[in-house]
Parts: sequence; structure tokens; C-alpha cells
Amino acid sequence: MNWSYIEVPLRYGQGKHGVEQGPSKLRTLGLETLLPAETKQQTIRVLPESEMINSEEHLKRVDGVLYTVQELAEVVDADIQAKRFPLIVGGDHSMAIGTLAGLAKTGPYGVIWVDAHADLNTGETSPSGNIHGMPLAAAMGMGDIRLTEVGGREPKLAPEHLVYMALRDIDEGEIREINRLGIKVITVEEIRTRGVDVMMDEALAYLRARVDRFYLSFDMDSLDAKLVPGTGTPVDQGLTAEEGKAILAEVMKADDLIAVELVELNPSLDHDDTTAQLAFELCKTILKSKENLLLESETV
Ligand code: DIR
Ligand code: MN
Ligand code: MN
Ligand code: MN
Repeated sequence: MNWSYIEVPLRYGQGKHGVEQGPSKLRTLGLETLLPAETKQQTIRVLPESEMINSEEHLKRVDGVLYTVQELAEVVDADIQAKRFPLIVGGDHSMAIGTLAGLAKTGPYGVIWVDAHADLNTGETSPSGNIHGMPLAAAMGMGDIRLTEVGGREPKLAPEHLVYMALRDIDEGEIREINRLGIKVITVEEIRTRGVDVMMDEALAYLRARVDRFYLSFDMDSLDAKLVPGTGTPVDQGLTAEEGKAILAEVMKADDLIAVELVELNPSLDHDDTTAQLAFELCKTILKSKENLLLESETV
């Protein structure tokens, strides 16, 4: 398989410094050595502009987010058109506005969103004004036009093409929208009691009845707060490390998976690289699959 590795050191979608260092931290831990040789040469860095301090109360640092996601949308689209499989590493979750818009260029697709949060706010419903809580709303055409028209005017995602996993900290406006739109939600409780493979099968069956390809976005805060001090908004009662890895291992078996994204590693908030090591392990799980011959031959 032809991989593409995309680093997105974006932090403007939320208020804490350090999340922009996620990709360089993974590099320090040796992520590059896991990539096949061709992918190393193909690694792309979507760089935010260096100083973006403008702030609107309801859409904080919007220009900084826009600059990055517009470029990311083009990079992702180019990968898909060239039949490459992008692994996209962040950075805060506002970057997904770019991923979702980039994927939409080649038609409909499904999404598995593994996150404690719904990321379905608009400037009006957001309690924080942070755009990392808005990417799915923007992709569905809800909220500020500057966010909804990234990659074109039309919506990038239909609500019935989305499955949430590990959701447990949802804002009032988001609960209303999830119910109104009838979005499918799989809880930590269900994953724990019925098992990762059963719930993944259910998620995939749901999406496959509707679309012929899908992508998975993995927010580090889907994992339990105790495991991830190095993420901006940790939430209790989350996934175990094993469950997180099993979700990724399971999803990587799918031929119709077209991209994976891993976001919200914040090395500045981390304790002794615990979260970074865990993120690195998750990347290993991703890269070990999909005919990655390099990893099969070297023992990693
Ligand atoms: C919250 C937090 N729902 C907000 N969102 C986060 O600000 O919109 N998303 N942390 O990952
Ligand atoms: Mn998120
Ligand atoms: Mn989150
Ligand atoms: Mn919240």
C-alpha cells in the first residue's frame, strides 16, 4: 500500500500551547523509522502561519485555522486521487475541517469519530469559541460560512454517514443536534460490555449500508483521562489503551478505509511522555497493518 504521512502542527483550534508539538514529539520517539522509505520522502507538513493572534469571541483564531485547513484539504484530496492512504497527525481537531473537505472532493464517504466530544458545535452553541469543537458541524454545513465553505459550498458530510465512538462529554447544543439528526452513537459502555470487534462490526455495517468508503478520526481524549494527561481536554470514563488499539487494529483490516487521523496529543501537558508513548503505540498499530512490509520484515 502507498502511504502518505501528513503532519499538521496546528494549535489555533483551541487555547492551550503545546498541541502543535504533537507531530515533532512523535518524530522524536521514532515514528519516522516506522514509515516505509517512500513515505518518508513523501511526508508533508501542513504548516500554520506563525502568528495568528486575531480572535473573535465565538470563533477564536479563525484565520489561523482557515489557513491550515484549506491547505490540508488540498493535500488530502491529492493523496486520495493518487490512491495514497493518508495518516494525518495533529495538531488540534479543528484540522479535520480540512480532512473532511479534502475527502469530500471525490464523493461521499463515512466517518468513525472516536472522541470524548461530539465536535458538533457552531459559533452559536460553543461554550468555548474553540474551533476544535466544531469540525463536524462545519462539514455538515452548519455554522459560520468561512468554516462551512472550506473546499466548496456544498456540505462535506451527511449526518447518517457518521458514527461516534466513546462520546461522553457533550454540550447542550450538540445533544440537540445529535438527536435532531439521528446520528449513531456507540458508547464506552457498549464497547466494554459487547466488545470492540462486535461494536466495530456494527459501526462498519451501518456505514457500509450507506457509503462505499470511510475514514477514522481518533482524538486522544477518547482514552480515559488517567491515561492521557497530555491532551487538552481529558475526560474520565474513557477507553482503555487496549480498547483504543483494538479499535485501530480492527479498522485497519477494512479495505474500504481511506484515511486515518490522530489528534490532540499535547506534549507540553504530558507527564513523562505517557500520552506521547501511547500515541506512538497507536501509530504503530496503524502502520503495522495494511501490507506494511517494512514493519513485517524489521521487528518493531
Ligand atoms: C467542547 C470541548 N465541547 C467545546 N471540545 C473538545 O469547546 O466545544 N473537543 N475538547 O475535542
Ligand atoms: Mn475532538
Ligand atoms: Mn475531544
Ligand atoms: Mn465540554
